[in-house]
Amino acid sequence: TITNNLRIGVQGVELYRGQNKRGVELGPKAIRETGIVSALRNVGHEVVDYGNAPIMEMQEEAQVKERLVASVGRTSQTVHESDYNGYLNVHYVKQVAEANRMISDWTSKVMRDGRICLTLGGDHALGIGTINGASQVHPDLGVLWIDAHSDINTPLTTGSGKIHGMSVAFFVQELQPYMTQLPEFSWVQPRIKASNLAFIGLRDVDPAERAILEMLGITAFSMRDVDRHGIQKVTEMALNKLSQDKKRPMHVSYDIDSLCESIVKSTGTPVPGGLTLREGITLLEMIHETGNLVSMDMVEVNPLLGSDLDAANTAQAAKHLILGAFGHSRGGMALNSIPKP
Ligand code: 4U7
Ligand code: MN
Ligand code: MN
Ligand code: MN
Repeated sequence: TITNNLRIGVQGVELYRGQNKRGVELGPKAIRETGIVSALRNVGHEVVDYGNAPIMEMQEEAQVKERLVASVGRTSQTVHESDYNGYLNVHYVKQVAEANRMISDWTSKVMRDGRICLTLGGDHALGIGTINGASQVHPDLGVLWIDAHSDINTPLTTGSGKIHGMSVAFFVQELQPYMTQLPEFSWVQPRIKASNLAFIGLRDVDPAERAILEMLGITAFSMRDVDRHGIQKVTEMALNKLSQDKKRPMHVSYDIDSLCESIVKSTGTPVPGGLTLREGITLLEMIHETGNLVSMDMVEVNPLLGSDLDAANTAQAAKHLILGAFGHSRGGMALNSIPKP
């Protein structure tokens, strides 16, 4: 149901080892400083801020080059400690895995507390944890991944070694036979069916990622599709695909780099030609209108990149997107929705 008195739980996740630029761990602080919590309360919601998840203190240790698949070319396989030696170059596996285990627990606790979980990142590797936690509570969860990138590289296909470009591969059920099984992530339950996942905003997809999307028939709307149909039609198509009966609980994982690089400069992997802020807001307002949003990530805000003004603008964009997802009305609040004092 669509109401303006939702129970919301906010958690910050200062994860940055899913990529290689410092500063994204300051994203939760930057987004909170926009006043998002009180703004959500002004919409009428009951909001608890749980603070930042106690993810392991991530040391400045030299980059751990950890991985080798003993036999590259086999499909499903487990990598053993003794096999690690640099063939398979996945960065900070232990740190990212351990943090995600914590994030997963926190997310499911917030949701079992009867709240929509709003996670402020942090890099996009945190989606492994939030989606694992959310799908524990709602096994039929649908996932909408709003991003310039498809983040569906596997430990074998990744060129960069950054786990924030692989998050999706960890939770898609049908991809697991092709997925290198890293023991650190063996606790992850890949519960999301390929048919219950959709992308919007794509414009920087690696060849292997494209092959995976095609192989599994995953719904993916690129910026070309947004240009062709408009954001409203694209969002309708994505939502119809995810849930014919319009009842499926939904997780939205929102990478701020889905927005155009010209408006969002304080993010680690900006790409030109993205969504406008208005398109992003429209998309999220439509999600709100389904009444099915159960958890949401807002990730990849990095206030150390760009100027101070860029950082402020990027955090403001995140705030307005979040407000759209939680029913703030650009046309003003209806009289009957104004919270009683
Ligand atoms: B983000 C990339 F190679 N595909 O795997 C990779 F282009 O969470 C980018 O969407 C990943 O910001 C971007 O590293 C991850 C690259
Ligand atoms: Mn991205
Ligand atoms: Mn991403
Ligand atoms: Mn990025």
